[in-house]
Order: sequence, then C-alpha cells, then structure tokens
Amino acid sequence: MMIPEGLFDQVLAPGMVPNSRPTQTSRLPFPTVTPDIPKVHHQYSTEVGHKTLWVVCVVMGVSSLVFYVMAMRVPVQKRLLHTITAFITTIAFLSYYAMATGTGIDIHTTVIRETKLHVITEIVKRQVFWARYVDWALTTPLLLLDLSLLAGINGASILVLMFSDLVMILSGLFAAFSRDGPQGWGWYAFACLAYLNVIYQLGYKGRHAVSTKDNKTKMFFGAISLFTLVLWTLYPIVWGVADGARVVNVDGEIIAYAILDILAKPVFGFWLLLTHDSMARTSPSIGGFWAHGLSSEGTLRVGDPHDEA
Ligand code: RET
Repeated sequence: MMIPEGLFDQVLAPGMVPNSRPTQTSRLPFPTVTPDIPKVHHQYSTEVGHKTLWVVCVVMGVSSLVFYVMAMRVPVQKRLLHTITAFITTIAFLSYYAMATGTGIDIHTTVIRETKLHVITEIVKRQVFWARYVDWALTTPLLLLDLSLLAGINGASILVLMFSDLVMILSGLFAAFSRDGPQGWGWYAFACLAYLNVIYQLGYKGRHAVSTKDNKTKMFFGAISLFTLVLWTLYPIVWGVADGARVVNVDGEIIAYAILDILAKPVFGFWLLLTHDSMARTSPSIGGFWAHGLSSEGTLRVGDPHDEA
C-alpha cells in the first residue's frame, strides 16, 4: 500500500493539530472526514552527528593525499595497491563531504504498525544516508581487490567475489529504503547470504592462493584478512540495530560507521601499503601496459597484411 505523502507532511507542519473530526470548507458542499493520522516517530541526527561526518571527511581527505604521495614514491611497477587504496579513500572523502553538506541524505518513511485492513497507525521518519551505499558499492570491491591481489587470487574468483560484494551492498540499500519491517529484513537476508559468499571466497580461495607465496606474505595476508573479516562483520550488526531495528539513534549510527570506516579504509590502507613497501623485494612487479603503455610490440603497424581490409 502506498503512503500518501501529503498526509504525513501535515503532521510536520508547525502549529497544526491532528484530528479525526468532520471538517467543512466553503468549497466542499458536503462534510468530509480526514482519516486518523498515524503516530509519527522522527529520527534525525544532531550537531554531534554532523561534526562527526566532517571529522571523517577530513581524515579521508588527508589519508588520500598521503596515499597519492606514497604512490609517487615507489616505482610505477609497484604502484597498483597504492593507486587502488588512494582511490578508496578519495571516494570515501567525496561521500562524507556529500553527507556532511546534506546532499547524500534522504528522510525515509517506514510503516511500523498497520491494521489488518491496511490502515497505517504508526510510522517512523528516519534519515537514510544513501551516499554511504554509493561509497560502499565502489570501495568495498576495491578493498577486496587489494586483498585479492595480495593473495594472488585468480581472475575468475575475483569476479565472483566482487559480484557477491555488489549484491550485498545493493541489497543493503534496498533494505534501507524498504516500506516496512518484513520487506527490509528480506533484503537484509539476501545481503547476508551474499556476504557469506564474500567470506568464503576471501577466506577459502584467498588462503589457498596465498599458500604458494613466501612466509611473510602468508602471515601478512592471514592477519589483514582476519582484521577485515572481523571489521566487516560489524557493519551488518550496526545496520541491524540502527537502520533495521532502530534501537540506536541516528547520531549513534553515524559514530559507529565513522569508527568502522576509519579502521576499514585509512588504517587498513596504511597497514597494507607500509607492509607492502617493506616487502618491496618480494612483492610482484607489474610491467607491460601498466608500466609502459602500448609499445610497438602487439600493436598494428601501417603496411601490416592485417591492416589491408
Ligand atoms: C549491510 C546491510 C545488509 C547486510 C550486510 C551489510 C554489509 C555491509 C558491509 C559493509 C562494509 C563496508 C566497508 C566500508 C568501508 O569503508 C549492507 C550493512 C551484510 C560488510 C568495509
């Protein structure tokens, strides 16, 4: 059932008194009855949440600059992880800037009580920070790519890993914008299934791939992938108590995600890049197109027999 937008906006209008008594206007010849107005719960962030968003925005911006400088200080052949990691924090910086300035936010209405005859009696209006999901949809595949390249996971598994990750984030977005509880928890269940596949691909395939590498890489991958799995598992828990069950207010949600995001991006990034740079001798070098662009080798030359058509 669609929720008539105008109906709830009346509730917010200052000075209005909700009623269910008959009303008559000069235009209408017959008395009309305004329906019972549902009880509305408003859940918005305060100054605390707003300041937190700005702090994380600055942390992401500064980390990005440092990661770009770190990238420039290593030979181009060793720069792939630096570039990916700098992109991750740059996207987070833009997303936090959007949320701090009020761009990436919507006020979503969820039905929390409804009679058997579909009369809505209680609703919640809560801020949903959709810019987060745009950020996650772009950055979580890149974080997984960082880990996959470190472990040496094959291309086929990387594709499955990234696809599952995208399904997880998009299902989370649909859950956040669902009409009511059952619908939202349905999407949440899909997202959790996709997340289980992310854990399987990274945990099982990752460990298998890294087993052929040197001891230092093996130990490092074990530690950083465990850190990632523990941290990532906290996201659905925060979602469940904040957006899902709404027992945590919007400021609490912003602060919880702020801590997780700083650990999952800048802290993860510094740890990855500093360790990677310290293993410079054993870390793989990427030549070919990545380092040298299109060379004469493999390109078509004028006068080539293939060029005649
Ligand atoms: C959602 C809600 C639905 C269920 C699941 C989720 C998982 C989200 C994850 C997010 C990770 C984000 C990271 C961000 C870094 O800045 C979408 C919250 C399973 C795992 C690492």
